[in-house]
Amino acid sequence: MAELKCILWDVDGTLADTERDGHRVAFNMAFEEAGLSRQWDVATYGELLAVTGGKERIRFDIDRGGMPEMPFEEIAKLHARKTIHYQTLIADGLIPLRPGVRRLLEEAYAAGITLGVSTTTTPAALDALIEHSLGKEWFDRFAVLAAGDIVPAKKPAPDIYLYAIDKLGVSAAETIALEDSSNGWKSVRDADMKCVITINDYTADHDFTGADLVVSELGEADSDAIKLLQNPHALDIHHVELKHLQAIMHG
Ligand code: XBP
Ligand code: MG
Repeated sequence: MAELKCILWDVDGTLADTERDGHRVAFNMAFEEAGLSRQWDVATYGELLAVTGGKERIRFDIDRGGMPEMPFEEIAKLHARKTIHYQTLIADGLIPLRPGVRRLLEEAYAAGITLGVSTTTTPAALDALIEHSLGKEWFDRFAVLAAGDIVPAKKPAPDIYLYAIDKLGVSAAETIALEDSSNGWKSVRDADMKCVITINDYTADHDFTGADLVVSELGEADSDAIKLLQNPHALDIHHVELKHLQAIMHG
């Protein structure tokens, strides 16, 4: 049994619902700008989310015949344009944080818990979300921002979580991760960390067997919106608080 020292946050789908109205729209803008006729609708994008990483997602769609063949350099250029469009969408303030995210971040920060980010997304996309949705002070409050191609194997590989704890000098046993998808959960599980899942429309039917808590959202103190979907530690929860994460560590 270990004390909770560190909370690692996934980004897309966990901090904010960025996929449908952020990343997807930005990909489509880049495709149109490049003269490609391909547009990823909401359902198609849901299928493509099985592949983590934007460049990898484009490659996958090419391989299954959705887009014309192109070399890696062109995929990288397309993706760079997508990232710029995504930054603009985020700067327009279109994507709010999910319920309870700011509340739990503030509570954990005030309690001296080490906070970090472990994400598949591109660093520039993460920076935009921190600046415009969270607030610039969070660049200093997160002790590590582990993102994108910093590790060669993206989620569901555990590498991005192992990289983050290595940078922070904490152990997996002292760390809990917050995720929203089965790829994220597999990554946390194989890094040997505890895990809380907040589902969203794209991940509601994913398999989270073995996760420590699965909820519809972290919840706000003045709301009854939270739904407890898997609660193996039998926690008494109205909204997810630091004490619940600590109780999970104590098993
Ligand atoms: C989610 C992802 C990312 C984003 C797109 O990552 O799979 O690929 O959809 O990001 P996470 P990029 O939930 O781990 O944050 O286009 O910048 O790769
Ligand atoms: Mg995610």
